[in-house]
Amino acid sequence: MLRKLTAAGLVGVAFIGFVPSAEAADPCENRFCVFANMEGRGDRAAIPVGDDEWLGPLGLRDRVTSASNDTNRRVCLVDWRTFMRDPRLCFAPNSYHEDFGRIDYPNGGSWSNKADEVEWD
Ligand SMILES: [Ca+2]
Ligand SMILES: [Ca+2]
Repeated sequence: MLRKLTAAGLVGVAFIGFVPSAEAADPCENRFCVFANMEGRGDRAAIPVGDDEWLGPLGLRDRVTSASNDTNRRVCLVDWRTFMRDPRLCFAPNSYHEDFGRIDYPNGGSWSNKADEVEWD
């Protein structure tokens, strides 16, 4: 739904209640934002386009529960697993998900509190 909105409309309308509206500037504008809690709440990291980041140094490894991709690039969250395929949760340009607890993880459970790294396509 977000991809049909202009950038201005997206901040003014679609993110009400998702990103704190009291902030003068939206730190997630033109960034991929990951959040510790549902609906864009809790600890946050705002990652610039093309910047692959480990979530550990950002204090968010195995903690991310929602995310918003306010960019024109596809971006993925990766859960690294030793000697197994690394599951990926990818976001289309200008998309978000408010609760990873509702996204099934391969072989059971959900994507909440799983991701270890951000990788841009
Ligand atoms: Ca979490
Ligand atoms: Ca993990």
